[in-house]
Amino acid sequence: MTSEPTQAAVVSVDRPTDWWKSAVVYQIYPRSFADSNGDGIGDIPGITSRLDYLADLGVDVVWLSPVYASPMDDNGYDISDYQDVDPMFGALDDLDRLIAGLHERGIKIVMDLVVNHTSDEHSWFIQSRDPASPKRDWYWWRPPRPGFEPGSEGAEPTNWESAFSGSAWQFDERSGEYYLHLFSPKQPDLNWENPEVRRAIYDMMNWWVDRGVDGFRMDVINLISKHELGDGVPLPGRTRVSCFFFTANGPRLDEFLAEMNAAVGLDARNLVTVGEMPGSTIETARSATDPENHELNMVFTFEHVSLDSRPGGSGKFDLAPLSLPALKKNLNEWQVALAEVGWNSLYWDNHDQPRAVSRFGDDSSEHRVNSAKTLATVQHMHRGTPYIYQGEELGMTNTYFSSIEQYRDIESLRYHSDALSLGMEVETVLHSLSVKSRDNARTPMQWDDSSHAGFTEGIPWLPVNPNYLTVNAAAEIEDPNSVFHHFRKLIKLRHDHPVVVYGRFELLLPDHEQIWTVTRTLDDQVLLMIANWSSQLASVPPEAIPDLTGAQVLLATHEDSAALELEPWESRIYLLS
Ligand code: TEU
Ligand code: CA
Repeated sequence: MTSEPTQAAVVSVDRPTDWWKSAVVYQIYPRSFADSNGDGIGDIPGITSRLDYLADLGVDVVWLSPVYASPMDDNGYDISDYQDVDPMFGALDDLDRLIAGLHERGIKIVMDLVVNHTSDEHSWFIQSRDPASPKRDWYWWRPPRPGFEPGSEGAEPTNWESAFSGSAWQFDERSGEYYLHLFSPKQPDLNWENPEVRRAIYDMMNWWVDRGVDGFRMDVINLISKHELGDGVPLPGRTRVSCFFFTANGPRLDEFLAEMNAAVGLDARNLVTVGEMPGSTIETARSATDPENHELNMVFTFEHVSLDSRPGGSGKFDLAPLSLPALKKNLNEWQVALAEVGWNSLYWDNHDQPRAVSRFGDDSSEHRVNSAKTLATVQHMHRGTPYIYQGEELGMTNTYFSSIEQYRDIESLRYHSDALSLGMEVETVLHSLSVKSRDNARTPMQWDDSSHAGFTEGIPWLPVNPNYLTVNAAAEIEDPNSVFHHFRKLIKLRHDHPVVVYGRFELLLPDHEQIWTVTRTLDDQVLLMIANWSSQLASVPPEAIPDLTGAQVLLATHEDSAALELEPWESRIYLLS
């Protein structure tokens, strides 16, 4: 299991202080990136065969979604061995070669750290099922609700609903007790109150750092410290309450993060850390990313990706229209709050979210290219570290499955059956899934126009989006006006102009329904971004922006870049003199 790293892994890279501020991160979802052996599932040798593509794009860091040993109940976010690679993805040697190949190209690697929970097939949990085991207390075991028969309806210790529908408690015959799982029943939550658990995790993290990794993306890390395990008041018509509201951001979160940082030398070794934090607020993010606290470098907030769900509704599938002023306002609040202390992460999508261009842009053939470019421009002109999700740099779109048989994602499947059992209309449920299902992001990477988009020579585990004939990497590399080249230029701008990294951020025209415009200022340098965030013409009120006399256009979506009348999804970045 814990074989020594091969020589190759030791090619390490320089990590100056705060190097991650000027970096662009590229997320790889291994299952859907590139398949080397024709079994229809992406794997590590597949990734290694595509490293020149990443170097050409110019990214600085790869965040690798989980490749560890796993029963794959949640595509690898259910880990049964933290120190081994799942055979589906390859072997530890393959990972060593991937790390070396990235490092040779000056690209760093961030591993996904999933330590709020393990798989129920992890040896820790297998031992913990025995009430007499010293590992019993490594997970959250509780007796049934007082007065209820073990295993009977309503006997769960609290009325919490898991993130994947159904109770967050699973009954275990052997001891007559329940264990807590905020996600699937195959993802039992670790008990971070137990110092032995924390020690075991820090040891494992150190083992990965010694193997050459440059940092960690920490899965649902704000759930590791839990608030008191008690009942909440359900919404009308419901019997359970969403677990996140009750557990997230527990009282010992800052303490655990600081302890981890010291035990692994996260800051001491200039490793990069980003904490995924559903239910985080500006306040929790500020304390977690204040350098004085030595916890994390940045967090993924969920606020801006919740604006298209109904406020006070039943969750992400309860759809609501998105308003541009609300989106700008939210991003601006985070910019302002983390201007002096801490640091932002900037993302539109990832493996859990719909495709950015389908959600925030316009994925019709007329507007797809320009809206994908404009989304990227707006993202990269905010202050923080940008994250690109595989295929976003091509303007890949949602897949719009129409039947439940097409879905593979556990969240989608469980939501579908739960919603139907609550009496919801099947059309409504399928519509919500087509808009929000995680499988939208998980269709295979579109490499070229050959069969299955060049992703596999076999049958892909999830069908390729039919638009791969036009939307694919090979075609976009050839076309200097493609979304791919727009991303390349944005990344280069960041590397060439410190104002993009460090400049003070200011939002102009916060209430405008179509225009998104900001300035970035560093010493005597001012950048101005203007963007039409709509599929209609729009004009920028001249009095609302700085004087453009003598301004240089650094990057634009359209050729004629003078007028303040903007085409649909037209955007520009100016350097003012
Ligand atoms: O996601 C956590 C999370 O809260 C959501 O994004 C989740 O995917 C779901 O949409 C909630 O409605 C992380 C991982 O990114 C995700 O892939 C895992 O399924 C989850 O944790 C459990 O490990
Ligand atoms: Ca494979």
